[in-house]
Amino acid sequence: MADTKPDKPGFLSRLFGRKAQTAPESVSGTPQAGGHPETMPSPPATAADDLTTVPSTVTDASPDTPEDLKLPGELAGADLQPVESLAPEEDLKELPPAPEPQAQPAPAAPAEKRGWWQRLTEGMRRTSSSLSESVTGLFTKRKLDAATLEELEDALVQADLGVPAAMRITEAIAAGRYDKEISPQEVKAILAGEVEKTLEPVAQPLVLDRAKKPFVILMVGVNGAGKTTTIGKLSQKFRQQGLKVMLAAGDTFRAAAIEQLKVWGERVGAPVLAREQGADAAGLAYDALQEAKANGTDVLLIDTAGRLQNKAGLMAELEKIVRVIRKFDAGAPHATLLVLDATVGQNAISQVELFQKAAGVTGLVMTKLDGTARGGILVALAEKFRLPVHFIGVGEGVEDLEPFTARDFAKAIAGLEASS
Ligand SMILES: Nc1nc2c(ncn2[C@@H]2O[C@H](COP(=O)(O)OP(=O)(O)O)[C@@H](O)[C@H]2O)c(=O)[nH]1
Ligand SMILES: [Mg+2]
Repeated sequence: MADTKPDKPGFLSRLFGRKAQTAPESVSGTPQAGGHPETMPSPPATAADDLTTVPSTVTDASPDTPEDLKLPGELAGADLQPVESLAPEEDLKELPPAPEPQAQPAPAAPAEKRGWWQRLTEGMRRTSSSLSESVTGLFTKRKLDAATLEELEDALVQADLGVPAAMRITEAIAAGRYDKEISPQEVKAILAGEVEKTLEPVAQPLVLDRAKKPFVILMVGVNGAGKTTTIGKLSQKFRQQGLKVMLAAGDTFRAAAIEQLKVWGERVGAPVLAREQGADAAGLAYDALQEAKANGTDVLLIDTAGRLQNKAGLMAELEKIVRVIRKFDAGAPHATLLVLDATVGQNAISQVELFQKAAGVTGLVMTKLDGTARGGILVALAEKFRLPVHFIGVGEGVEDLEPFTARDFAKAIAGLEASS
């Protein structure tokens, strides 16, 4: 019989970051024993109408599937290919070397899609294994002393968690245990607990206010951070909730960027408003808003050029886009998401500062946690800016973006199992 887990949130809850809640009455009576996520219907359009409550008709896709292996029903059958080949060379120069082929299983090979936890931990492996190695090396059959603690602090700083967090974690580990033996596992548990505490306040859902029609999302970030890819991944999620999505190709600097967005638009079934290369991005954004309003679009995602934060002119243009959007709708953009590439490490801090000034960032999306040992940067950012972190990306596939949850991330970074 189906072993229901009524306390586990469904995908919609996970998408919008709601806490686990008691499942509605109808769950136990829903005849879905043996049901597969793949066969579950998409949630009705009403699911997105009210993002503060889960409609009773929307239940876990498959309660008998362990949470860590579960594929959200909405993503069943989604098999979008990455579009990296469309990214121009110059955008990729800051990217890390491609991961070794054996580090990732061939995406098409497994019959069952990997669950999010598996993708998260695999993606985070570089960060977690380097931390794990340090912890194991430092704490195996050794008493806790000043030298060990100092080395641990160094390891945490090296994983980009930042000095304040590294100090706090080290202090938590030292508390009451000085001169005693502590196992690597205990250290990892304390590490995960402290990281979770820091991240909990920033792990916030991206809430779409359905009263805003269209709900305007402006995507900003440096070249190659993953803006266009994230727009594609997000659009897919919105479309699968029955939302009408429109995209605006505001990166008018490069023809390839416009094409790349068009490809995503076609794949997810969202019209793309695009102009020729070199067109005025602010004007295009304005027209997109007008059109989106006229045709009843629910969510308008505006792509922008990868404005390098040290180029004042480009930043000024971003400010202009925001100004022009506000002329049309004083409350827009309703979300300005800064996409950060985790592989840049500490550089992400200056990116947040500058984009916040130019565009008033409301939330963060961190990509490429799979390509780096510097995943700890998210902890440093949370500590410093306290900006909401809505989503994280751990791969190029459309399913490799999920709402950010503090506990999962903390456990993944510490190299702990998913249980509890
Ligand atoms: N490994 C990995 N690659 C990603 C992720 N997000 C985006 N990318 C890749 O990063 C490259 C640049 O992404 P793109 O969306 O074009 O960046 P943009 O210049 O900010 O629009 C592309 O090859 C993407 O496939 C991620 O989470 N993990
Ligand atoms: Mg782009």
